[in-house]
Amino acid sequence: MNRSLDHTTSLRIAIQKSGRLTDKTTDLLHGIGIEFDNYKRNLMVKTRNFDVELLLLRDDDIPEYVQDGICDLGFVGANEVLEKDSKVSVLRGLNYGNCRLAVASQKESELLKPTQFDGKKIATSYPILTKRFFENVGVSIEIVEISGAVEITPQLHLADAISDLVSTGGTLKANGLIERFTILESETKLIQTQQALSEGKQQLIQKFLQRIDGYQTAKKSRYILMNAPTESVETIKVLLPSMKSPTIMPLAQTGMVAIHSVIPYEQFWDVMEQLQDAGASDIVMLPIESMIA
Ligand code: PRT
Ligand code: ZN
Repeated sequence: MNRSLDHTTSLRIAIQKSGRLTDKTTDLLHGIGIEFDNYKRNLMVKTRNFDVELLLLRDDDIPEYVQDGICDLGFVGANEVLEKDSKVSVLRGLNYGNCRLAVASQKESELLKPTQFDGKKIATSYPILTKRFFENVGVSIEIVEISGAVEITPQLHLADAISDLVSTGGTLKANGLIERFTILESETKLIQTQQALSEGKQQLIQKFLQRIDGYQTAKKSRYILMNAPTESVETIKVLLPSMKSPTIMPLAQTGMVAIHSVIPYEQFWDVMEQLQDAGASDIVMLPIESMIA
């Protein structure tokens, strides 16, 4: 099927209606300036200031809605996209909803490595990914497909082990299970339909992506301000892990300057101590809302 979707100029975006990805996805949309409200009561939400409508779905349905072109874009876990074998394009990894699909067996179990699973029963809500993983290592397993509470199945002797999503590992621990190996690392992805899109929609998607990139860069960066003696400026410039030159402004107090720069957040604490040693004082770090290069 390769039909054009010119019937509407609005971008239609699928997001999870209610679940683990919902808040982070709506935060991101608000963060890139897309305004909407009351979304919990409706299945379709029009946004006020961007040519976008949101379709609120169960996460399991999102890959197919995007694949079929009912939605142009979607926010959904890589685990769902891959399990559904969806023909969609992945535009961005969004670094939230991070988890892994992992195999776990009971504490006392001798099933530790993939090669030991030949002929064993594995309970999972991810039959495709689990089966494919074992096929790739040449091991034949039996899948017990379960839609929820997978972690209880070994205790009930329904399965020898499970393959399930893990984030903190708390659920496995509470059920006497030990994580043995990972099948897939997952995060939320922004996906796009492979159906033909109008020129107008393609341009809107480019704009949307530019905003997302700005938002993501801003999240990883901090605005840093400090005062320093003029003679320390050269040393401080070398210490600042910024790709761009810092802004340097004279202060009313002679011999002193204010230095402003944007740095990666992960380096802030290391750099701050070195800046102090170099003579910087009154160091302030501020979050950034958005950033366009
Ligand atoms: O109703 P709908 O179908 O939309 O939602 P859902 O209940 O199927 O999905 P939901 O909201 O639970 O998860 C949506 C997405 O969040 C998943 O598809 C993953 O991409 C992502 N995600 C991230 C997780 C987890 N972390 C996670 N920990 N999804 C599920 N879990 C479950 C896991 O299945 C297990 O039961 O949480 C439990 C384990 O968590 P820990 O922290 O104890 O390890
Ligand atoms: Zn679901």
